[in-house]
Amino acid sequence: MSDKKGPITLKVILIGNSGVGKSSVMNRYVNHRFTNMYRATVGTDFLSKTINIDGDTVTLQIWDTAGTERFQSLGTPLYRGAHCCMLVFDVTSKASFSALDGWRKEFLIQGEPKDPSDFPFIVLGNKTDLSDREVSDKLARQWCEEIRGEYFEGSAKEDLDVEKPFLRAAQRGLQQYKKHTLENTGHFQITCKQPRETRNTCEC
Ligand SMILES: Nc1nc2c(ncn2[C@@H]2O[C@H](COP(=O)(O)OP(=O)(O)OP(=O)(O)O)[C@@H](O)[C@H]2O)c(=O)[nH]1
Ligand SMILES: [Mg+2]
Repeated sequence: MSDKKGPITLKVILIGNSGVGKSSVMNRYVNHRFTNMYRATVGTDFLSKTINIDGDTVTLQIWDTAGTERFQSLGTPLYRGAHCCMLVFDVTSKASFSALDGWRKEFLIQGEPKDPSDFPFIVLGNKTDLSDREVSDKLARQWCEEIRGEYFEGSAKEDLDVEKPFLRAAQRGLQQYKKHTLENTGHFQITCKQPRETRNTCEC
């Protein structure tokens, strides 16, 4: 499918409190770089990376937003059209974890995804290299179960498990793309003989 029209572009949004490491995980994943120097993101920025997911070539467009409150209003229109949302917190900051519920709700309000109950959220606990941890793996997983999100943790600094959450975001984003974009074009309605509920995964 992707070979005829060029790569599919998937929009992945990174949100979470200021300083949790959103820009750092994006830079680690895309540019393989890390800096200890903190420069707060102003507004939004995106980086692209083309990867292969289950036979489809996709371009991941990763949108890095500002966690600082006074820049948040600039970011919210950019939530629209996202295929996946990555909620980032710092495992050494309970406050940054508690704030994710608000970030998620704001995303659902501003982003207006077509099917909010089925929209994919990836939760990423960053800074696992630090010893003063305040959020346990268990607590984070519990909340992820509640919101039907998927949990990953790692360290942008030490380059630990940064790739996995992005690959999963791409996979889940691709599912969203196929579900909504192809349904809109009528592809599934015309060709798919399966019951409507099971069409999302249809390959016919
Ligand atoms: N120890 C440690 N420090 C990290 C890690 N990731 C990021 N940092 C540091 O945390 C600080 C904030 O990182 P950023 O990536 O700028 O955070 P942000 O979420 O983009 O912040 P805003 O742009 O203000 O929303 C920087 O000083 C980083 O060097 C990590 O995995 N481990
Ligand atoms: Mg930033």
